[in-house]
Amino acid sequence: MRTDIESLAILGGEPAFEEKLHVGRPNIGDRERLLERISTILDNRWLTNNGPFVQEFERAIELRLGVAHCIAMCNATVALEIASRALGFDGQVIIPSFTFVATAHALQWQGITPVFCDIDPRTHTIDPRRVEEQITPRTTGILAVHLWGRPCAIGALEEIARRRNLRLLFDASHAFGCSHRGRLIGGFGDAEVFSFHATKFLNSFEGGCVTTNDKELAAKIRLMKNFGFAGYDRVIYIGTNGKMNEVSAAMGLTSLESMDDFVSTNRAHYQQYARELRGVPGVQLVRFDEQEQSNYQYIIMEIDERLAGLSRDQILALLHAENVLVRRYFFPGCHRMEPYRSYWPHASLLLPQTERLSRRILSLPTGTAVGEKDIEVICALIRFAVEHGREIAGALQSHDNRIPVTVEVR
Ligand code: T4K
Repeated sequence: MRTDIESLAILGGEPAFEEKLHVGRPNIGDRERLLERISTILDNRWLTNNGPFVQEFERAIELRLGVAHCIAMCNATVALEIASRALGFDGQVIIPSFTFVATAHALQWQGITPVFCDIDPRTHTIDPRRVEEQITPRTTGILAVHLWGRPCAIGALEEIARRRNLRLLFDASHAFGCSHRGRLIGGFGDAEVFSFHATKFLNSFEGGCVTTNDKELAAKIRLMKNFGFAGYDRVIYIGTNGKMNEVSAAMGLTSLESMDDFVSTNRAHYQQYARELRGVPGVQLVRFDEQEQSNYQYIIMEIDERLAGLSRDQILALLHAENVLVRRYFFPGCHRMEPYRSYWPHASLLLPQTERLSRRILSLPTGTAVGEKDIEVICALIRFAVEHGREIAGALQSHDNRIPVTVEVR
């Protein structure tokens, strides 16, 4: 526990944690089960190309999410690219700027223009009213993101897509195991894409999938992720290599078996953060709807500098010095990253909520690698920092320029 500001690591004290505490430390399920499966893979001598574990993983996801088709892929970025192409996205597609850059890149990579749309500050997801304003004769679709696993305004987006004859794809990278009005994410819009990256709640080392209830679309996506092969020597479509390998599927299946444990750990962490940060001026935790199912994988804190006495980046620098490697997901917004910032240097004028929010958020460590005691210490540090905000800000200013302009976290 800190008692005076000089004991803070950023002002010369010892870091609160000896080892770095990361956001995005992977959840590891039953190690023995995983190793058994890997051993079977080696015995099978079937390492990739629609092997038995990939097929089992796909069926397990379909069952778990109650969706007709799951097509496993090597990662969510490629899954987004393939789903976009299979849906016939072309010209312009409307997306939020407040997302991981892969959402935008998946379109731009194929010559489709991402049109950045502002978010609703209450939900952090794309604002359907702003979507409507961005539609032009060149618009072919909407790619919305269930950010932090919180479903976007699905009903309103489906209504717009229907009325304006647009295809609707959801980037559900964060939303495995999350529900909307009691129904699990996976079967909304034309298709949804999940990520099983190591940092995700449910991981397959690297991996992703597309889920859909549309049989024809599923068949097309299956072809596309395997070079367009419809059988030996028979290519009937343009395709790429989006296949998931067997070791990833083995990890995915093993993770699925521990999914309920991951959720309860994450939920307990989220509740602890909420409890221990309650009443800290200028600090607000993004809340999950307790009526819905959530995976609680992203613990997001919003900081109001005027009330906290410290800026988001000052709090980040202070925590990094203590070896708490909080992240600024998703700063500064895709529109401020290349190539988009060069294409549309004035995009920020249309994105006031994205601009504002991306300067206020911090993502906190959670998952099975983080313990109750760790969270207690992190919250005590945040509380102490805010209680002594102005004093610390003053000390930082006079203590040489310790706040880095860009923050390197590795
Ligand atoms: N759409 C959305 C909305 C997404 O958030 C993402 C991915 C995608 C699409 C694309 O999905 P994939 O194509 O990746 O399946 C990380 C992840 O690489 C990325 O998957 C994720 N979103 C994003 C939010 O986070 P970085 O650039 O922040 O990764 P990095 O290397 O800084 O790692 C994050 C933290 O995790 C580090 O502090 C260390 C820790 N870590 C990471 C790995 C890989 C570990 O402790 N162990 C590990 O094995 O993007």
